[in-house]
Amino acid sequence: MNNITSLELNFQSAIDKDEKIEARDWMPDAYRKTLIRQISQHAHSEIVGMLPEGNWITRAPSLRRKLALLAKVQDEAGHGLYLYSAAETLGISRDELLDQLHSGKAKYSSIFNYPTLTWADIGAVGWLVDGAAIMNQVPLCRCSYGPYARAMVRVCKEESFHQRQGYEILLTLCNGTPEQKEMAQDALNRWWWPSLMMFGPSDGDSPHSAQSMTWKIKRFSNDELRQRFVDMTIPQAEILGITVPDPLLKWNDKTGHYDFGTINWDDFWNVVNGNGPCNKERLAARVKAHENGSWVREAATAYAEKHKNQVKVSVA
Ligand code: BYC
Repeated sequence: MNNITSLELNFQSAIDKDEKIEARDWMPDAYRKTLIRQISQHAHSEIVGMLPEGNWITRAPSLRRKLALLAKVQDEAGHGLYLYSAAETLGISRDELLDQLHSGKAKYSSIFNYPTLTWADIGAVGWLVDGAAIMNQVPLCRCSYGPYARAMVRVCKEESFHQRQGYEILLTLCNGTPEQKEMAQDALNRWWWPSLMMFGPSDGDSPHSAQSMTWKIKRFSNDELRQRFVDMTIPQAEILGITVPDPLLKWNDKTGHYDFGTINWDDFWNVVNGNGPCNKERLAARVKAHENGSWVREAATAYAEKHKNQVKVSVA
C-alpha cells in the first residue's frame, strides 16, 4: 500500500478544488522542486531574452520604434524580477538561482540561442516568440501556486503588447518595398521552427508533464499548446502575405486544426544542451553583466550595513 500521508491527501484535494497553494502552506518536496525548476527557468529566459532584442535598440529605424523596443526589453527585465521573487518564496535564494544560470547548470528557453540578424527579426520575435509565450503563459495565470499565478497576470498583459508591436513591425515591412517583404519572409523562415520548439518536447517525450498537470502547474500539454499556436498564427501569416516554411502545413477539415510537419528534435536538444548558434555568447553576456554589477551589490550591502548601525545607535 502506498504510504500517502494526510498532508499529501489534503494538499491534492486543495488542488483538485482549484484552491491556491501559498508559500506558507505545506507542500510535497517534489512540488516545491518542480516549481523552483520551472519558475527559475522562466525567470532566466526573461533575462536572457533581453539580449537578442537589446541588440537592436541602437539600430531601431525610428524614434517611435526605439521607444517601443526599449519599453519591451525593460518589461522583460521586470518579468524576470517578479519571477525570481516568486521562486524565492519557495525557499531558494536569488544568489543560488543566478549561480545556477551562470554556471550553465540551469536551463533557459531554447529560443534565445538564435541570432537576430535583421530588423525584421525583431518583428518576428515579437509576433512569434511573444505569441508563443502568451499561449503558454495565459494558462499559467491559473497555476496552482499562488505567487507564480499572480505574477503571470501582469506578465501576460505586457506580453500581449509585445506581440502586437512585433506584428505591426512585420505588417509595415510586408506593406513596404519588395526587399522589405523579402526580409520579413526570411525572418519567418528562420524563426518558425524554433518558435514551435519553445513549447517543449512532444507529450510522449515530456517527463514532467503528467505530474505537473496533476498538480495543476501546467493546465495543457506541450502538444496542445503548440497546436493552438499554429492554429492562431497561420491566419495572421496570411494577412501578412508571407508563408511558413512547412510544405506539410495544411488545414484539416476533419480535426478542425492545421496539420503540420515534424519538428527536428535533434536540433532542439542540440540547442537545449548548449550547442545552439548563440548559447556561449548569451551566457558570457550574462556572466559579464553580473560581474560588472558587483560594485553596485557591494555598495548596496555597505549602505544597508551602515544604515542598520545608525538605527542601532539612535535606538540606544
Ligand atoms: N527550451 O518535461 P518537459 C518568454 C526542457 S520566456 C529549453 O516538457 P516542463 C520571453 C525542460 O525544462 C519563455 N528547455 O518540461 C522572454 C526539461 O528539462 P529539465 C520561457 C526546454 O517543464 C523574453 C526538459 O526539457 N517560458 O517567453 O514540464 C522575450 C523536458 O521538458 C524547453 C517559460 O519558461 C525549451 N523550449 O515543460 C520574449 C514558461 N522545453 O528541467 C519572450 C514556463 C522544455 O528536466 N515554463 N525544456 O532539465 C513552462 O511552461 C514549461 O517549463 C515548459 C517545459 C513548457 C517550457
